[in-house]
Amino acid sequence: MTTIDYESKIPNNVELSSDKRLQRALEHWLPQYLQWWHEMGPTDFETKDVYLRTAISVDSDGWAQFGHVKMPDYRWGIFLAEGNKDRKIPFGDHMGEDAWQQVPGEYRNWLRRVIVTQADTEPASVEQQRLLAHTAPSLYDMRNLFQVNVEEGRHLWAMVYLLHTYFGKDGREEAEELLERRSGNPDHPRILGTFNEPCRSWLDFFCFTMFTDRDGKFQLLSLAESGFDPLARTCRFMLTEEAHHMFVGQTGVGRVVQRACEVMKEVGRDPKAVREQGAIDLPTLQRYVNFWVSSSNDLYGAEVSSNSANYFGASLKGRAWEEKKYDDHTALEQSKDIETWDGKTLSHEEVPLRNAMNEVLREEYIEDNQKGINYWNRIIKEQGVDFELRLPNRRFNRNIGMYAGYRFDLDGKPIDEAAWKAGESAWLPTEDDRVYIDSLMVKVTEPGKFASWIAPPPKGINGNPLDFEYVRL
Ligand code: BYC
Ligand code: FE
Ligand code: FE
Repeated sequence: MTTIDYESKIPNNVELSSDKRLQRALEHWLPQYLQWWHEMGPTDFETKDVYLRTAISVDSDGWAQFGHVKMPDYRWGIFLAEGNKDRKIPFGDHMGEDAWQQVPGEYRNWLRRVIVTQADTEPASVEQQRLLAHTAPSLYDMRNLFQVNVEEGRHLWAMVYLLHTYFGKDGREEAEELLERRSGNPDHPRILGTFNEPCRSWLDFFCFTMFTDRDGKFQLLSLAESGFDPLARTCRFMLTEEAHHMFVGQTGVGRVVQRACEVMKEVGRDPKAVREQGAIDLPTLQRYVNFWVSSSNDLYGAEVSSNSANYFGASLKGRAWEEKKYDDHTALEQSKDIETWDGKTLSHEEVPLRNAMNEVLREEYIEDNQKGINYWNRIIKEQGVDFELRLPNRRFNRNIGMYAGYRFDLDGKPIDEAAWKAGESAWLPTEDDRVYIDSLMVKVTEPGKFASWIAPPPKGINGNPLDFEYVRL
């Protein structure tokens, strides 16, 4: 059991105080981070007390404490899940060897690249969400936004700790660049596409935490069994926090659905009539879902990828639930039947399994997304409304991989440009949708009150009532 040092500048359970050079390097990065938070974190709420959960240990029960803090005073710490010194590498070419406590020289570049890519998403999401508090539908929701934001900040800390500790000078340089790239900046963008997309409204935010944070879940799962033990332990603890982000998305959209149904029972299913009542009609919600799902599908990379084969072979990045779910962990003799598209026709091809690891992970992700859709459809059904939400086919609206540059409808049927043009406004949010959604986004700050377009949640946070002052404005 590692002890937690909660007193030093950077709370940690990695015995930071025993490595003065590292401690100094991180303490040098800290003010740069705070400066970035000041410039790119949530605007205008730095002086407010927010009811936040802060990680203070890695015990499975009681790892967090709740209390009102100002966000810049949040204790961003470095916490790794408990290690096991006898741990063996569970997959890939190094299966059965002792897990690495240092970076294997031959894999240094691959590993750095994976860590930097993971790291880059964390501050990106904070940047994408920085204006949303101004239009929060309640104090409860505003607090959840801030909770997600500070934890994404902590995830950045988790990755920067690895870069500083294990990658020397170039690790420190990467850590600085993580504070320099900017979401959506054409000259200096974030690395992955979705993290440059604007998160303009709370409907975007809820879809983002539902579908894009869920990519985080699966990427972290696949790194949580990495042969590089510090990475595995970091990711395992990050997953604990990640669950809340997806809760925010799943229940956030669920409450939008609930409200839409209540209104539909009164005025019928005509979207115009639903909008007249200040709710979000379900076809519009579906278009937002289609956008964020298709963009997030891109986050798994190409269907057939030599990078993914390299990472798996090198025992750096496995599959989700690698040890528990699979019998064979070499993936050497096996192949995967994947669907292929040559620009004209869809067919099937056997691909060496290691080259199909991106697709394996994407499939797990799609299955998990479907469970979320089912949960929303149960709400609709319980309300007695005749409507079903759905996932778009994985081929729909892709920018990465073999389907990129071609047109497919929601069912994944190849279509020509004219059919796309004819269907697009029914499939993806239109400017008219966005203007309407924007018009709903007004800040509600009275404790216990909620905006017209969203139902209240069934209960508050950490046993507190709904009218608790989650943010003291
Ligand atoms: N956008 O072989 P390919 C989270 C690039 S989310 C732009 O297809 P590979 C969070 C790729 O980099 C979890 N570029 O892909 C969520 C490569 O570039 P180069 C984040 C893309 O490498 C919410 C080229 O295309 N973690 O934590 O097998 C809030 C061809 O590469 C994209 C990770 O992603 C894209 N979508 O797989 C906060 C884990 N996709 O070499 C946080 C680490 C691919 O031509 N990352 N490219 O320059 C990885 O494991 C892999 O880099 C990827 C891509 C799975 C992302
Ligand atoms: Fe994260
Ligand atoms: Fe997250």
